[in-house]
Amino acid sequence: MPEAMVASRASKGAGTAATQTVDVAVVGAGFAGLYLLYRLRKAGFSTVILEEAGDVGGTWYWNRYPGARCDIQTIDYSYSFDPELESAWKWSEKYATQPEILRYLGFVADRHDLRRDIRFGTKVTSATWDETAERWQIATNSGAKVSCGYYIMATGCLSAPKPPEIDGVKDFKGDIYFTGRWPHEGVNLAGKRVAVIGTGSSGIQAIPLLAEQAAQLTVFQRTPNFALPAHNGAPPAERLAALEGDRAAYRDQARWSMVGVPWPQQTIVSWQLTDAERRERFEAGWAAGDLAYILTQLWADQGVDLDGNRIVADLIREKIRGIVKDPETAAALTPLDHPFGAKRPCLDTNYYATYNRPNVTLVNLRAEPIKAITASGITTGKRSFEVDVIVFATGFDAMTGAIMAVHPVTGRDGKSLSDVWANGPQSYLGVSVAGFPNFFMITGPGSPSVLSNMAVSIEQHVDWVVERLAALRDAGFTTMEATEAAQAGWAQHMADCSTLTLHRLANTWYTGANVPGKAQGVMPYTGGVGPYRSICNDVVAQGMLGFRLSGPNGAEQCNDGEIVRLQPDVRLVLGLLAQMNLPPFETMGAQGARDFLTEFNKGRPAGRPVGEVGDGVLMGSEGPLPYKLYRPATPGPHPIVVYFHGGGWVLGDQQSDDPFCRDMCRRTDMIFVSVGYRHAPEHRFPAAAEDGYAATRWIAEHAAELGGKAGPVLVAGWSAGGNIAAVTCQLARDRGGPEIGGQLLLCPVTDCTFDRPSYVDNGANYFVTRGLMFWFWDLYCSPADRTDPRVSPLRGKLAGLPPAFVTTCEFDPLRDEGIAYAEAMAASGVAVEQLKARGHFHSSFTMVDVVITGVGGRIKMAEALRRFAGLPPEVKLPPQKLDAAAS
Ligand code: NA7
Repeated sequence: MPEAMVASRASKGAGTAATQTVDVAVVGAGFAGLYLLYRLRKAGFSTVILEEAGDVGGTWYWNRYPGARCDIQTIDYSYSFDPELESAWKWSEKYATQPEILRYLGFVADRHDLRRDIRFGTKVTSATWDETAERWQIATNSGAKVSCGYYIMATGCLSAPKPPEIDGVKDFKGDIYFTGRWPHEGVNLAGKRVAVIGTGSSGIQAIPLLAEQAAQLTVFQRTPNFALPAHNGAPPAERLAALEGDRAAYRDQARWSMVGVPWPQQTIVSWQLTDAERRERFEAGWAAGDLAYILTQLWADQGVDLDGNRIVADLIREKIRGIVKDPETAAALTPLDHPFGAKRPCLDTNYYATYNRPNVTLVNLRAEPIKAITASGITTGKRSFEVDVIVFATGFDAMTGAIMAVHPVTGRDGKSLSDVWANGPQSYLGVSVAGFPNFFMITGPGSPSVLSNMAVSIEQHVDWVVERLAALRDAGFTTMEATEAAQAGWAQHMADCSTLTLHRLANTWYTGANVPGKAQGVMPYTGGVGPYRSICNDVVAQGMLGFRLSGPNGAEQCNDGEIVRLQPDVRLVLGLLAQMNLPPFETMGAQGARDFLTEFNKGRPAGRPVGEVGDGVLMGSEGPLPYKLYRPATPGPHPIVVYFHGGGWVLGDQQSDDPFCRDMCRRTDMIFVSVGYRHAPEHRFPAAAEDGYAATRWIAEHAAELGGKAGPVLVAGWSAGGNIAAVTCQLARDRGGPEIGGQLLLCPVTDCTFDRPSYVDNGANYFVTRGLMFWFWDLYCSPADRTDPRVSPLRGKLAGLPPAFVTTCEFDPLRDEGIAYAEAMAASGVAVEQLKARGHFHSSFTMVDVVITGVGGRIKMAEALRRFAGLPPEVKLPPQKLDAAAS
């Protein structure tokens, strides 16, 4: 963008050619920079802030357009580091305006006398790591240089406005304004014909007020956005009461929450609610006027699952149609191309109603793209609009733009940050970059930043960085740098996290899609504020894992490695289980453990609706056995999968893997019959194995009655159930049927030895323990029987078995015996596919709607089952049946 178009109104800094030597140089005097300066001073570091603007405020200094406000409630969008400040400052509104927030930041700067260490009107023009001196050398536009030990970017995530990318901007003879660089003296639009390009948060906040001032307002919209009413006013009494009742607890809840606002984790899923209940929840959310609330509190699946999301999105669409009178305009304003929340939703005041005004016109650029800006206005593919003023609300080169704008940043061995980031931002924790010692980013790409309440994330980063610098100094080290391995591990973890939410499904500034040519990928950390905080704490607890520290006389410390190797949600689940401090199953006795499991399972999300769920009785090897049948919603007959639940031959029953059976029934479009085989210790080996075989035979013989398709059945099982499925295939081969078309073995028990590495590596900390497996084996099988292929199928004959899909999990004691079985079958000529699930644990795939990252694996397993049945692998999932009364 031509610089003049976004001209800063800042005064030039007083230039001096002398080099200022400080411990720390910070770029930016917004929320982050001010708090950094405060903390660094307290920690005894000499510090200077370099700030391009004429005063403090950062984004709130520049974004002065009409209607500019925060859209996180202001009591939450505030510093928490200074309890007296919290009493000294009272916010006048639920969502404060830009001038009030700017006054607040000025108040903070004065209160702590921060301005004396800020060089205003100073733009950094280069920063270079001086290898010999182990310092950053910084050049500025004023000529004054800075030499610092540590260089910290507090540049904000949304501070580099994006060029308009439209031909002819220079030809326009009228006035041009950017929301992100609004003139300080304001703009008089009375009687003017005004065009606004852009309908993100800035456009949506500004448009209603511009419409009141202008003679005619024409809004050029490329992508319609979801906007919700702010219902602004005084800060809500109940939130204030909660804050003032116990400030420490309130702030702490925010710090450990998912988005940095103290709302609890929602656990109810959409399909557990009736239509009326969902609508009631939605209306409460709409009335609350709170983005964080509506994004997190309606039902748990709204942010992670398209079905759950669609319900909220449809309800908002209905609202838009209800407000906007002209149906064509309403249709154009209705977002259809992205899930709600995947693109930043907006809070508005009268936004949609503004389109009912006679002086406001919406131009849908999807139907008539802008061809050019001319001397007198804007021409689309269909029309020309004569205007006096163009307001660009076209957004920012987000997250990386502001850092790259402070250019060039040259690290170790002359490496430039722009080159390192050419294919997207690389970082460790979003706070540091390998090859750039003593360089830190506050809320950089790779941290929760823009997916959170920035105030909370800023304080967390500042605290962490300053504490690290102090610890470094105390330990006699002078440099700190992320390792390549840690950074690569973080990239992997970021990629894993990005599958958790729906952000990856929209083209947005979160993914770099708004800037032509920018590398694409979800830039903020989607794993949540609380989890992220705990990871940063873990890095420290594990001896600065992933950082290389060095100091004088060759002092060096490097504890290299990846901080998170588990899938993000597996890490959370294991953390929660650890917090529950449960007694080991093996200490409860068999019945006690069964009762416990039944209770425990009541707390999990209800399984998804399928066409029909029914109970029945089949003949096992020595008598009747219960079964549960899951039938797809599509017309039959369907292939049948005989399913064996997990539980170490001791625990569980035909309904204990209910969510998994429902999910797989939906994904495969097949009948699942979950068998209630007999358990130990009441019925020891080979009861379960023989029941499994007999049940399969019975089901195959009664396929037609069950609504199943004629032909081979399939078998599947998890854990001990995987063992039974594997054994059933061997028995069916040896005993003349039934014909089995394929076997899905999920984390199966296949052998009686405990000496494989996975038992050693994963035997203690991943829920299924070595001790538990010992107990299961003892209850089921006497030592003399353990090598019998009916319990150790790995020791049986493997040739001639049906094709197999074997899933094993990296952090499971049973991992290696599952792999061994898959490899041995393959060596015997069986068609075998393996899924070695990285970062997963024994229960990852059966904890449906809890371990979200398990979805991909279940898709693969479902595809395999369909292939075994001779069907095309993909199945179009029936839309979620939304009546809670559905089975
Ligand atoms: P956003 O949210 O990036 O919005 C920018 C808007 O401008 C958006 O509607 C864009 O459409 C539109 N845009 C951008 N470039 C063009 C061109 N070339 N032609 C037409 N329309 C264009 O920025 P905001 O300033 O509103 O908000 C940024 C954040 O600040 C906000 O999310 C809050 O976190 C605070 P697109 O959607 O890309 O099709």
